[in-house]
Amino acid sequence: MELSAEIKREMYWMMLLARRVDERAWVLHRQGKIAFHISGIGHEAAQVGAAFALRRGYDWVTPYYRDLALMTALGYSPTDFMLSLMGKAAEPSSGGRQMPSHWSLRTANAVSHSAPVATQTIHASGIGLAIKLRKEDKVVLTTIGEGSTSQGEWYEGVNWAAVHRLPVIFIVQNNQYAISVPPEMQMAVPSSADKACGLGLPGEMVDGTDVFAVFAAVSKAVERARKGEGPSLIETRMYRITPHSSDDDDRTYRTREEVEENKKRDPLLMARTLLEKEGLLTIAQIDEMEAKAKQMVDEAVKAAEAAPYPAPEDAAFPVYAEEVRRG
Ligand SMILES: Cc1ncc(C[n+]2csc(CCOP(=O)(O)OP(=O)(O)O)c2C)c(N)n1
Ligand SMILES: [Mg+2]
Repeated sequence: MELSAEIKREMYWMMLLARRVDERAWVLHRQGKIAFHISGIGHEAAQVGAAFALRRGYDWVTPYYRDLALMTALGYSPTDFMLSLMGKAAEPSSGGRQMPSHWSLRTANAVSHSAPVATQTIHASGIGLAIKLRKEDKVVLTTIGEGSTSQGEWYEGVNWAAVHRLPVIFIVQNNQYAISVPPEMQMAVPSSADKACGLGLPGEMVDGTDVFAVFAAVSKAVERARKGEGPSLIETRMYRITPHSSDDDDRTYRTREEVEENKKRDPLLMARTLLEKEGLLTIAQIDEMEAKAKQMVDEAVKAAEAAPYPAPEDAAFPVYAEEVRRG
């Protein structure tokens, strides 16, 4: 599908907004205002490219913790994220009772994952089976890190979807590390996409720093899934620019030179360069977007700081079933 200039700018805006929200989270952590942050910096192109290939709010998504840009593109606002970082009651994923970045958003059919990595793969295939049984034309997009594709649940979930030709798109965000462990120490193939041939579904590797390349690859997989032709596996390759989380000191296992070298392929920079070259983005437009993002982030922090914590008696309520949570 050919993208209009407006949609391309919208994609850039989503990447930029997610980046500025993410950067503020690091600042809040260093100020001692929040306890934990797990960052999506470097992952924005893969996530926004994937989100735009969906019918957002119609299709289903089972994301993982690094998906701030994906969730932003699905409608999870900067205020929602700040509320979640501060554990406040109005936060949509869990009413402030789950760790931050354990997303769910009912308006986006995005379902919360558990802390054990790869369990969301099973949820995705389960939802895929429900879609097939109901004869709907929806698809499920699920995301994961490359390290977590060594986990049993991942194989089980992908295998099930392949056997039953379920409408699932499995995205692997290969950021070169699973905390401190590089891919070659946890898989014997060069790419998670290579695992597809043993499971019986198409596998493809795509440049995860190129938002438009990811969009094209995921769109193709979505089309296949919607037509009933089954699941696809796509590895998007990028680099985790930040430490694993705010609790990690990455100086113990990688050099500063390596990180700096990889920043040259910062997806935000790549998208900006491309759009400027195509004449689709001017300096004035970028300045306007930056000012808008700053204002949104400032307001989000203020709103979250002023918001109340959940009531103690809410602790036992479910995180997704709205009628039970509220009722
Ligand atoms: C089953 C399980 N084992 C270990 C962990 C601890 N853990 C959390 S994130 C993570 C690394 C995952 O790396 P990867 O899948 O590459 O994703 P990334 O964080 O790089 O995006 C680990 C080992 C966990 N949450 N669940
Ligand atoms: Mg990883």
